[in-house]
Amino acid sequence: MSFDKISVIGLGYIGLPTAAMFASRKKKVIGVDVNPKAVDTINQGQIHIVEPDLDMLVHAAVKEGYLRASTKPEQADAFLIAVPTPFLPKENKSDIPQPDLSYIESAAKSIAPVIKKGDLIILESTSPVGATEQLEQWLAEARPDLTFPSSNGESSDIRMAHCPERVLPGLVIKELVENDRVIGGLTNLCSQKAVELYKTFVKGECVITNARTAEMAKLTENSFRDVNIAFANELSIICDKLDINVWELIKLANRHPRVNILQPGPGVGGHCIAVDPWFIVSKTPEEAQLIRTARKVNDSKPDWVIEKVKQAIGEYLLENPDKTAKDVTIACYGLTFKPDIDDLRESPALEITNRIAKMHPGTIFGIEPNISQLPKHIKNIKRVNFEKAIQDANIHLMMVDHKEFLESKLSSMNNKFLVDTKGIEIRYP
Ligand code: SAJ
Repeated sequence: MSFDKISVIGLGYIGLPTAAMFASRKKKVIGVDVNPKAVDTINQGQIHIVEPDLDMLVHAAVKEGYLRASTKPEQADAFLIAVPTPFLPKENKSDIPQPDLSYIESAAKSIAPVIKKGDLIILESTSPVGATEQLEQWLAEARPDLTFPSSNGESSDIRMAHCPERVLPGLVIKELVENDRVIGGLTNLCSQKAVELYKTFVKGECVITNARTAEMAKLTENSFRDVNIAFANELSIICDKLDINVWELIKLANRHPRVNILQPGPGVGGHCIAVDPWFIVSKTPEEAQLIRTARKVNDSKPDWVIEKVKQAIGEYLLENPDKTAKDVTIACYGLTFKPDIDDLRESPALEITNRIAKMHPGTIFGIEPNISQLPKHIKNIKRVNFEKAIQDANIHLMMVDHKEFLESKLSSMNNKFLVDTKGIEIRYP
């Protein structure tokens, strides 16, 4: 079977680059999204998200007629589902966030009328274990005239697999091509078909497993990172208490050939690492003790940072008895969730800045070189450049190690009132 026409459902940070990659290999791609504005933008050869090199790829794909977007699914030979899997609204009873599969369910219902015998359906969205089988069940209910892998094995009409995306924001185009791919088919033939599809553009190895293991592999990768960052964050709090520089300590410990500690920071942000571990905890709450604790350690780091800022304000006022809190200007360096990107989603730096702006009566400077305009709901933060902040602020709060800050000789700051969550001075002397 060859895949003459490919449909990508969900044209966000993963779906759009994936659709553009297939189109760049001269496959006919129909991208589907519920957002008509995104669909219009793409059909004009433009993009609605920020990712290096994606604009050129989409522009060329649309211009040459290989990529087209629509709000309605149509027939294709392969369907890739790349819709969000957020949390359900929180119930009072449980402190464990539960995954919301409603976007996958809607995607299933929207493609059900157009799928046909021989089609391949791939779930790319990061999902709790069992989600691919759940998707299969929704499709089977909607299309009793077709047979599916779990009940009909290799002779089924429809092939299905879970192939999680694992690309790093900012490097999506490169990593889509170069990373190895985990291919979890509901049967072996399903996996083989999925490998055939991905080999259209993937240069990395496509490694075959089953759907449940593929689902768990993705969650495991992000939980591994979360647990390791939690270790670093906990170390930073311990070291602060013991008057030890945590970044020097980590540098020293990492000289051991079998130790590789990650870096502490103001907390863990983004839409993946702070989310995915909960998909494991919600399935196995009794067993996933370490993973749950790591989430709590990382989620509570902003509270600790705010306490350090309060302490710094107190010390400043003690040294400057003629001043009141209203006279104290706090500069918050970096608002995005990690360095050198423009993404504010689930950013601990932004959360901390907002919380400080609410509690502190003086001026708050926000220094963010990667964003031209802050979202409207962010109030009481004065945008200034790095030089002005260094010169005019009384308390300096470093939260994101953007290259602009590293190049700017941060060590020229008045160290006494610097709250440095990224160890800029010692990591980048
Ligand atoms: N962070 C630290 N210390 C570190 C490393 C990161 O505090 O030493 C923080 C960052 O500042 C950020 C958060 O962790 O707030 C997450 O950043 P990240 O760069 O670790 O990861 P993401 O969320 O941008 O992308 C991750 C990647 N997963 C892994 O590296 C295992 C990516 O490959 C996944 O595709 C992506 O999640 C996803 O979509 O799931």
